[in-house]
Amino acid sequence: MNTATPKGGSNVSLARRAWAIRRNALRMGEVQGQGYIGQALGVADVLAVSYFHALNYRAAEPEWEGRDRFLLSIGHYAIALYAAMIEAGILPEDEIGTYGMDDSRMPMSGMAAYTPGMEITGGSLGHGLGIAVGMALGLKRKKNPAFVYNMLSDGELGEGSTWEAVMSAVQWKLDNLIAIVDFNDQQADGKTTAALANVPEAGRWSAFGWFAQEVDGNDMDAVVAAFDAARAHKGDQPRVIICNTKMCKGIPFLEDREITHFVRVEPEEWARALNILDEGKPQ
Ligand SMILES: Cc1ncc(C[n+]2csc(CCOP(=O)(O)OP(=O)(O)O)c2C)c(N)n1
Ligand SMILES: [Mg+2]
Repeated sequence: MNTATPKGGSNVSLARRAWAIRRNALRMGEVQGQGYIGQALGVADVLAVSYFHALNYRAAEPEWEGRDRFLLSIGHYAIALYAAMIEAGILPEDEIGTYGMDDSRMPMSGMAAYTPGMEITGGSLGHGLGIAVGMALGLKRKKNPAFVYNMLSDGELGEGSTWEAVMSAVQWKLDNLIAIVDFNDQQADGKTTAALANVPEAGRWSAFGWFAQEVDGNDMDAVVAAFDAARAHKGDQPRVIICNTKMCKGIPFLEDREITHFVRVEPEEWARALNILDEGKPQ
């Protein structure tokens, strides 16, 4: 049961926001017949908390100076972020049908040049946290109180550049930087824990000097509490929230698939997936 209070006096629950994010993502996936749907379904709860509980932004003014910055280094997760930004009113819902098409403002991999609210062009993995470090440092020097969030993936933990950024964030005392790791234990060809990340993840970040928390990323209340603690933490450390999520969360016949990095769904299966989602529509 989600008891978390949504932001800004809205009476729309975070569970309902996450439902809408999953639904928007499925509709975009249907346009192409395939895509990074597993990631979007898995990370929808974390994005709901990000956009409807934690972040300060103005939907009609995506470049407002005082906004918290949300940097998506995992360009292939763009479908998830578009789904959240549509729900947030930053992107128009009627462009869902253009997803991944030529000239769309919602290309398959996130591009800052085309898309309102997309802070960086990700996709070449391992660069988001380094960019976030520079941005957080710049904001601090300008005395701008905004936070910089970087959503990165467990696959990016295998990139050396990520760990250079981890160390420099501590060196610069970036208490305005919050890393969010979507730890779904998958990367392109298999399990992350079978590659380079079979260590106690929060312990590794705190050993570097970060304020680290690890939560079930599909437990809304736990995610809310972690975001609140990350923002409120006293001390000059950067903060990280390791979110353990389940690929394809919410659609059991997709959850059961072995390969979920890039999901192909038959035409009739989209309707089945949407039906399953709609049957569980929260208040
Ligand atoms: C520098 C770099 N190397 C390789 C790739 C190819 N690539 C795209 S997604 C991906 C998987 C990365 O792991 P993760 O983001 O955890 O995958 P997921 O959870 O989405 O399955 C890879 C290797 C890339 N985009 N950039
Ligand atoms: Mg992964």
